[in-house]
Amino acid sequence: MNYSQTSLCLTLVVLTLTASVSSDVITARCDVEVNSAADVTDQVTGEVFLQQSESGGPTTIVISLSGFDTSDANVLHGFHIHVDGDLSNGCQSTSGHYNPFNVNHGAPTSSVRHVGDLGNIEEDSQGRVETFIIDDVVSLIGEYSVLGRAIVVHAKEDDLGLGGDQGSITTGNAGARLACCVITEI
Ligand SMILES: [Cu+2]
Ligand SMILES: [Zn+2]
Repeated sequence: MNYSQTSLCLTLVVLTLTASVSSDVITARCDVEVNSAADVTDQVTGEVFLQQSESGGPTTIVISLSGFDTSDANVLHGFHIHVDGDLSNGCQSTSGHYNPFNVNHGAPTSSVRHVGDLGNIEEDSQGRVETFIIDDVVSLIGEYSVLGRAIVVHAKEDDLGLGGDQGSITTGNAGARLACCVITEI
């Protein structure tokens, strides 16, 4: 195993250990598949695991993807939770960013953001992403749970709401939908 695979495994072990000592922990997975409704050169597939130990607490999101096209200039890729866990028309049927409070799009660290705004992920020289996010807004518990919603990986960099146009404050101008999945409790 290389370094990133080792660190991912360690993260998964930590998640599993956390799950075994806390009774109300919720874990979910999302099996990422290529957008069947768009003509994309990036053939992105993989897994995303999500885990939250308590209501109001952070959610850990472990991302393991491959198949990004390393021959294009797009290294950063917008990564969001969209409203609908509906892949009947590929990633096109997942609606927009999950935004239950009807505010503008932003960075994950911004006080103004969609619940689904998780910023960007960065592909490596092999076209892979092995990383994790710890987010204080995304939840697997309660009224604003993201269970049953979709994760979408985009072709371009999310400008995090700083682009100065209408697209920036709605989608981050992250471009086409490369791949997606439905967040499913396990
Ligand atoms: Cu998106
Ligand atoms: Zn957004």
